[in-house]
Formats: sequence, structure tokens, C-alpha cells
Amino acid sequence: MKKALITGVTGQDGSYLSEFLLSKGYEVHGVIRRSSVDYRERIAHLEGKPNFHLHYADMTDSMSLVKLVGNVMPDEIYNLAAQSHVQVSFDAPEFTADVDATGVLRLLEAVRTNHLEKTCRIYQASTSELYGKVEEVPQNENTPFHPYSPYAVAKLYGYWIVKEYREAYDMFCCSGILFNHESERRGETFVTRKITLGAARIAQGKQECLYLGNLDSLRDWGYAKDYVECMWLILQHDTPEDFVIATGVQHTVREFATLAFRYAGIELEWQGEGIDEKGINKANGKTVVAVSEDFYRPTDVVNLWGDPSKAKAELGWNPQSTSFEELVHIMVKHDMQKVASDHVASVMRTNLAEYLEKGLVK
Ligand code: NAP
Ligand code: F7E
Repeated sequence: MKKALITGVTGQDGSYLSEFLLSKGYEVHGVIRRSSVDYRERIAHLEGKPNFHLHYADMTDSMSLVKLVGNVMPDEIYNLAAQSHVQVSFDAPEFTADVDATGVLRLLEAVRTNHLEKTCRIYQASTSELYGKVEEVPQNENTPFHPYSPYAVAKLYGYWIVKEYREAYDMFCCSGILFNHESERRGETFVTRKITLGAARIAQGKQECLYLGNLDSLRDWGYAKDYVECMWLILQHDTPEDFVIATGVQHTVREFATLAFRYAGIELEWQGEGIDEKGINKANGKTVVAVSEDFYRPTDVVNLWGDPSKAKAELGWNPQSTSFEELVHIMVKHDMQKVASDHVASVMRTNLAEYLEKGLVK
């Protein structure tokens, strides 16, 4: 039985990857952090399973990582832990660097300290944000990087230190350069989930208006459940290499919102431009989407479009197993049900909705 260690197990990807590896017969070990509130919602259904184990550690704490790797002695490590919100990285740049950059180094050193560098394969969660202020479209493994946020700069260090350890110490460590991937488990302040939850609340009369930032931003959005398979495939490859994982299809935030509201039963008509642009409910003339400067970033990445040819050819991965339309539909369907059945947490949720609506939570 192979042993996998997942950092970031409580996150969107960590939860899907745990399910995937358990289904492949792995013993899965996940890293959790102490928190004053319950944040283990995404993995609650896995807790108590015989091959699923959780351990306290932190990417900012070298000793905890050295002890953890030594105790688990994993065959594969998936480093998914990160302060992963781009806008938040402008508010907490040093913490972001500590976790997303130095944290990667700490983990690699923990592997070396435990003399596992020849046996343990390591996956690093790299990102399309590395392309940032893009220098070509679409982006592939050879496109130059131009990181455009504290998050992206930190992730660039992670990318290079993984490459360095591969070359210096002959370690099997690789980056998956993943483009945006979403799901019904996506964090509620990323734009897609914010839209699907907002559309569901508005459709059910629990929210008046959804405030967004740059509606022209282009993203290559895939389904997270499909993407975790690639993380595994990258570590099963004969040689340690980096791969772009994307769908090869691009849409604007406005297009995502139009479709999400349609699936929630609201046809939108867009009026105005820039900060004055509004999404109007065609049926009653009410403004249900408006733009707020609060969600603009000091520098924004506006044109991400991935070329997954290498992953398709060398890993045999199908980049379009879930289409854009299916992805939006899955998320809206989930959130319509969630909003309808959110009795217990309804007060807290209403508060969060109000906070989101007023632009108090980015
Ligand atoms: P996510 O939902 O934000 O999850 C991040 C995970 O990292 C959580 O489990 C979080 O734990 C953990 N974490 C944060 N700081 C930590 C620390 N100091 N020590 C230990 N764990 C820590 O992110 P995701 O969407 O699943 O993404 C997974 C990874 O892929 C991230 O590295 C992200 O940067 C990268 N990525 C994501 C995308 C995407 O579109 N989703 C695309 C490219 C790359 P808590 O629950 O305790 O906060
Ligand atoms: O923004 C625009 C925003 O926060 C997407 C992370 O998983 O993917 C994610 O980073 C776009 C940006 O994701 C709002 O300006 C408009 O242009 O959903 P997002 P992200 O920044 O692309 C990459 C690949 C990662 O690696 C990251 O970890 O949408 N946008 N209005 C908005 N974004 C947010 N969050 N909220 C808005 O209201």
C-alpha cells in the first residue's frame, strides 16, 4: 500500500485528491492546522476511514514538517498548502511568502533530512498566476513567467526551488502549473463560487445584489475533480517534469455570471461600462449585479488561457471531460440546494452574504 502525504488537505483540491487516492488504495495522511472554528467540512466524510489519517503541522514550522515526514515516511507528497487568495496576498504579503515560498523549501528539506530524497516523489501546486502579466497567449510550459501579485511571486519561488532540488539532488519533484479550477467546494470568496452562491441567494430572495470587480478578466476555468487526477498522473510519469493543466478554453467573469444567473432562473442584461456596469434582471428590471472598486486589485492578471497539449500527449489526460457549461451548472445546482436548505447556518450565512454584498469580505 502506497503512502501519500497531502499538505492543504482541508482545501478544495486536498479534499478531492484524498478521495481520489483512497479510491486508488493509498494510505492517505493529511496536514491540518489548529483553528478556533470548524474548517474540516470538506473532509468530514473521510474522517474515521481506516486509511485516512490527519496530523497537526504547519508550513511555517520546519520542525513540525521534519517530524511529520519522518513519522509518515511517504512515497508521495502533494504540497497543496498555500495562502491561495491572490487579493488577500496584497494585504498579507509576508505571510503569503512564508507559506507559499519558504514553506516549499521547508518541506523539501524535511524530505532530505529524513533521507527520503531518492524514494519520495513530490508534487508542487504551481499556478497559472506565474504567467501574470502574460507575455503570450495561450500559455504553455515554455511561456516566460511574469508574476503580478505577491501570491504569484511567492509561488514563483516555489516553482524554482522545486526545479533546483530536482537538478541539484536528483529528486523526483515536479510542478503542475494548474489554471483556475473550481467546484462546489471552492472557497466562497473566489469569483466563481461568489457568483454561484450570489445567484442562488438572489434567485431565492435572500440577497438583493452581488458586487464584483473586473468583469472583463479572462480565465481558463476547469473542474477541480478532473484536475486532481493530473496531480497523481504527474507523479506516475517516468521522468520528473512540469506540466500545464488547463482546459484550453477561455471565458470572462461576465460570461460566467451570465450563465450562472441563467441556471438560477434569472436572465441578465448588461448595461453601462467599467465601474458603472450593471447586470439587470430582465424579468423585473432590478439591478442584481454591480461593480465595486473594493474588488479591484492593485495589479490584476486579465488574460489566462492554457495550452494543455503536453499533458494530453504525455499523461493521456482529457482536458475537456467537464465543459465550462457543465462546471457552472454543477456549481449552481449545488448552491441552489445549499441556499434552500441552509436552516441551521442561515443567520451566519445571511451575515456573510451581507458582508459580501457590502464589499467587507474580499
Ligand atoms: P485552498 O482551498 O485555499 O486550500 C489551501 C489549503 O492550504 C488549506 O487546506 C489550508 O488550510 C492550507 N494551508 C494554508 N496555510 C497553511 C499553513 N501555513 N500550513 C499548513 N496548511 C496551510 O486552495 P485550493 O484551491 O485547494 O488550491 C490548492 C493549491 O493549489 C494551493 O497551493 C493553490 O495555491 C494552488 N492552486 C490552486 C488553483 C485553483 O484554481 N484552485 C490553481 C493553481 C494553483 P486551512 O484550511 O487550515 O486554511
Ligand atoms: O479571481 C476577478 C479577479 O479570485 C479571478 C486562485 O485559486 O486561481 C485563483 O486565483 C478573476 C480575477 O481567482 C471579483 O480580479 C472580479 O481577475 O477567483 P479569483 P484568481 O485570482 O484567478 C489561480 C490559478 C490560483 O493559483 C489562486 O490560488 O476574477 N474578479 N470580481 C473577482 N475576483 C474575486 N475573488 N472576487 C470578485 O468579486
